[in-house]
Amino acid sequence: MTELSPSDIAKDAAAAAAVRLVENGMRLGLGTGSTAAFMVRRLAAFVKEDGLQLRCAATSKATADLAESLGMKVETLDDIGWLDLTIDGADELDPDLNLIKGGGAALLREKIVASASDRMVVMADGSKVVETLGAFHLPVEVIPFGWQTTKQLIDRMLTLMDLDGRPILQRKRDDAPLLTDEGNYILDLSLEAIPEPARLSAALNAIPGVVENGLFIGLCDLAIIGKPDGEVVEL
Ligand code: ABF
Repeated sequence: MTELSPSDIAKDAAAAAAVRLVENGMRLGLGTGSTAAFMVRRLAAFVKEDGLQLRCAATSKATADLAESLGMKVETLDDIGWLDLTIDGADELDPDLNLIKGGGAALLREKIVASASDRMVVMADGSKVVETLGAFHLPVEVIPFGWQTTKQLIDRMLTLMDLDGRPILQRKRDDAPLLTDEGNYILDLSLEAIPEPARLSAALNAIPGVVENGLFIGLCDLAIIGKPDGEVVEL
């Protein structure tokens, strides 16, 4: 078995603590990203060893594929209807538990799943905790039709809000636009600081062509922060 890096030890510690919140019979939302992958692996082992009965919906195709490869059954959110708990990663979190998510381009399904949950728990390593959101680029999911116009509208709105951070289209290695699981594009905003995340989120989502943005405001109930020594703290 390969040795884990300090950052992976922190992620796995947060994942292990999050999995301890899972109870038999729960309806669960499974997050996306490398920390969520640690959680899915631990959850699959837990299900296997303890015979836990769970109903799970995934926030991305990648997570669904991983869970299924480990023997877990994954259903659609509509099949399950509502979730007791969603466990996901994040790119940044502030002291009010507002988040930037979507670096892995799964923000739309992640936000739908988190919004359809009684409780959302975020796992992260300490490097993700910031005083003010925005050092990490903010992903905005837009529909492909007229995306350049949508980009201009976002640009104009940022200027009106006195924010820097021109939108840049996320591309794949072959230079084609990156497609989300929903077939949309992602525009990244490099804002450096987001003083009013709720206001920015509402302004972005009011632009035609914007499907959703990576600001998760008031959705996270608990953050579990893993440390490189394997300890965790809760925020
Ligand atoms: C998902 O995965 C995303 O919302 C976030 O972009 C990312 C975090 O990834 P990792 O756990 O790999 O740092 O949760």
